[in-house]
Amino acid sequence: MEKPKEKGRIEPYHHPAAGWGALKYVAINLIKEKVSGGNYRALFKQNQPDGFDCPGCAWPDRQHASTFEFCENGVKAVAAEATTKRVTPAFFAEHTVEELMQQTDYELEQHGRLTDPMVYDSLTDKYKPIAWDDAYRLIATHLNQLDNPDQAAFYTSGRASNEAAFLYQLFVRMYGTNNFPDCSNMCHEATSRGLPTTVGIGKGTVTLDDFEHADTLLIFGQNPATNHPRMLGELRECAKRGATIVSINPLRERGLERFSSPQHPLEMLTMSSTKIASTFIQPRLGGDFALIKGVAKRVVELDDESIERGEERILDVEFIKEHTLGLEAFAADLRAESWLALEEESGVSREEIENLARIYVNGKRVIVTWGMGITQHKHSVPTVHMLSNLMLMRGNIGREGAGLCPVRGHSNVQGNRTVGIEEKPSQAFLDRLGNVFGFEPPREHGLDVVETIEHMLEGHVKVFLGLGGNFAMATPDTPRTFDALRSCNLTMHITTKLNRSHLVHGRDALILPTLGRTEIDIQGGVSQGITVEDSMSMVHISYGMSIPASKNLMSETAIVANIAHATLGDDKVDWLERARNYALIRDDIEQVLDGFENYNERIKHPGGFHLRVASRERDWQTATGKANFMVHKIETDTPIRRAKALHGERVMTLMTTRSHDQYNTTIYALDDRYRGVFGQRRVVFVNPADLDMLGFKAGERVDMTTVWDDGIDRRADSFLLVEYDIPRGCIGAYYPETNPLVPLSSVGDVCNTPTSKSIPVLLHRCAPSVAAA
Ligand SMILES: Nc1nc2c(c(=O)[nH]1)N[C@H]1C(S)=C(S)[C@@H](COP(=O)(O)OP(=O)(O)OC[C@H]3O[C@@H](n4cnc5c(=O)[nH]c(N)nc54)[C@H](O)[C@@H]3O)O[C@H]1N2
Ligand SMILES: Nc1nc2c(c(=O)[nH]1)N[C@H]1C(S)=C(S)[C@@H](COP(=O)(O)OP(=O)(O)OC[C@H]3O[C@@H](n4cnc5c(=O)[nH]c(N)nc54)[C@H](O)[C@@H]3O)O[C@H]1N2
Ligand SMILES: [Mo]
Repeated sequence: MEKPKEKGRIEPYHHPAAGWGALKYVAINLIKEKVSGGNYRALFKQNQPDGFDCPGCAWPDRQHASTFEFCENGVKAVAAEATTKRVTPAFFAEHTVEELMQQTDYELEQHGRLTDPMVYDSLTDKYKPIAWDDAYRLIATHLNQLDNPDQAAFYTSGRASNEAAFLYQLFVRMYGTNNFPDCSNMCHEATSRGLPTTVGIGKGTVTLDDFEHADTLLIFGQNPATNHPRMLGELRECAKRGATIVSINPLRERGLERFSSPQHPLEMLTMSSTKIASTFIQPRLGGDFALIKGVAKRVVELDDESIERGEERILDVEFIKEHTLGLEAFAADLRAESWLALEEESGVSREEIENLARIYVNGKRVIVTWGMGITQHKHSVPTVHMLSNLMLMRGNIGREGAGLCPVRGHSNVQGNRTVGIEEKPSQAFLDRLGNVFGFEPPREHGLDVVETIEHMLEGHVKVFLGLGGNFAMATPDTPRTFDALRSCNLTMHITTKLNRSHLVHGRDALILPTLGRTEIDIQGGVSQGITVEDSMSMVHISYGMSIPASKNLMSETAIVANIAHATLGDDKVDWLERARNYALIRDDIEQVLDGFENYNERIKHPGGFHLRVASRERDWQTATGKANFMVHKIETDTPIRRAKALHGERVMTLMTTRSHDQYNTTIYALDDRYRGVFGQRRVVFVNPADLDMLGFKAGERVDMTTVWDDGIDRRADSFLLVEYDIPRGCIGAYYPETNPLVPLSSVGDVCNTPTSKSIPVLLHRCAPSVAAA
């Protein structure tokens, strides 16, 4: 495991987000990654009509506009791929896996791009080169040896293209299982499972154009300055137009306070900035459900008052009558809810809740956006329902300038789901897939991420294939996940860079290096484009621009096709033909999925096309044919309450979050500059009053243990205490260092997402020897 060995400083940040600071860091990154020559040019082709889709995040770009959309983290993602550093067979010959395990995640990332397919050799504890065909044969042998296809699990991280992902799911279903754990299970699953019940489809209803018309934006549980920097450009425009922006977040994230746009020379030259949010509401962790319910309660009260006064109604009664079901039961539940309970549960005063309700009802066109602060809790699905309820009350779904805007993470995570990376596929999708390709797909639901780990631990899953990602570090309960992976017969990763998942491996193990999205992909003598779908359902093509990191890389699509070919043969599908011409895969997608008509033609249009989202058009594809209001009570039996019943107020609720210099498990550098943390990652943010209550001082180090009911000891050691403006009883630290604290069984209801933003923990003063380190 990673050992704590950092020296750093804590220094509050007083500047606006982005601005010159971002440019400086971009330069540092390019130099550090030794990005040179032609590959610099790649950066400027990001999100342009003939360029590639930024591998950074799923925020859409302005129709692949002609101006270079500057984004510090996009540059970091590209620079990390364009690095000139290499992990070659010679590197592996020098290091045993045991030695590499001693390195930090940051050090592993710094070695650079993988160049050749490698296979694990248990005699030497080293990876050694393997020919591509032998690697495919090894995978096929393992898969074909299993008693049952459900003994294999097929992970996807959301960077894979529509083409690679579609082919992957086709192969896996023909092989015979729906075991598709994916990063989405840990991310926006609550959105994907929550919204279909209320509005019929698990996607957002807005496009970028709606941001131009919105007058009110409510930003729930998101840190866009770090995770979706291009979103700040949009929010800046909204703020300049006079739109009201509210941040609902236990932390006052810097980027939502002031932003200096690197796209606007005047703002840069005059060192000025734009104020983004006008109101900050700081609920306690997981308090959003009660907060939103409180706002909805107030909206009903205001509506009652409007009736009394004979004024215009606050509820959009016409919309509600024509388009929705269940308002009466919902309103009755709101009326019965106690203000005291709502205040206590949300950690927000009634006055602030009423203020937020006032802002909401003053808005004629309201957009609500949300991220991981909403989706990684036990009650995430009810919270998503509550957001949807609130928006339905005033008809804020399906009209210009208003709507639901879940902000996705990985750049093609939404597209992956669309094209079939789904462990719970609909029967209609399976019927059509089976008809088009002439086979009977497996009908049983497959395993998600948490279930996959459980099934490995029980010995039921023996083979793990990963299309990207870093399963070992992204998942909860790190030591148990390690045990799970190590119990496999085979672990295989299609990957660009070395990460810990390659070191925590099965009896046999393969590392298959692949082209990144920024790299030219020639197949059958022709440069191939791949397609992706962003957070707002725009589907567009992306062409790599730079020279591949090694001659021995294969594209993801080609690797998947070859694995399928080796495992299943070509009776039903000519896999290799598709690997030579990705347009054929797009034709397949067109046959299997609605909305992709003339796929190959429509992606020629700059900016691509919008994939229809029925709820955006007020076409409610729910069981009732209407948009549904959902009633949910405040949950009183929660892990945090149970932990407090045992240990009292010393129990802290931990959120695990991202620093500025990381991309999920990829650690680019050790700063989190907007939060004032430099040169280190093992820090924990605590309210000063809690430090007093616990008898600690800022600058001391603590160990953290989880309060859970299964007798398993969970700990993460040596975190520096940092005083922070965070609600009482709540603390924050970075992921993945804190993943050992997240119990595998601590998941969201319905969505089964690890509750990465609410873990009951205790802090303990470090043993002196560790504290001195
Ligand atoms: N540079 C960079 N970009 C990224 C990523 C990255 O790691 N680095 N990751 C990508 C991925 S996969 C994803 S999913 C997104 C993630 O992007 P975000 O959704 O922004 O995810 P986090 O950084 O985990 O933090 C979420 C925010 O939620 C707040 N929060 C925590 N708990 C609560 C709560 O209970 N209520 C409320 N209201 N707020 C809360 C935190 O203070 C934080 O500001 O970003 C994507 N983009
Ligand atoms: N405690 C805690 N845990 C969390 C979260 C949290 O907030 N807290 N967030 C969760 C979320 S939102 C997510 S999305 C998951 C992320 O889970 P993953 O998607 O599994 O993790 P990443 O760190 O994004 O994966 C990084 C690796 O992907 C590989 N890679 C990069 N680019 C490419 C490419 O183009 N092709 C291929 N094949 N491989 C590539 C590289 O080897 C790199 O090391 O983590 C989740 N885990
Ligand atoms: Mo994510």
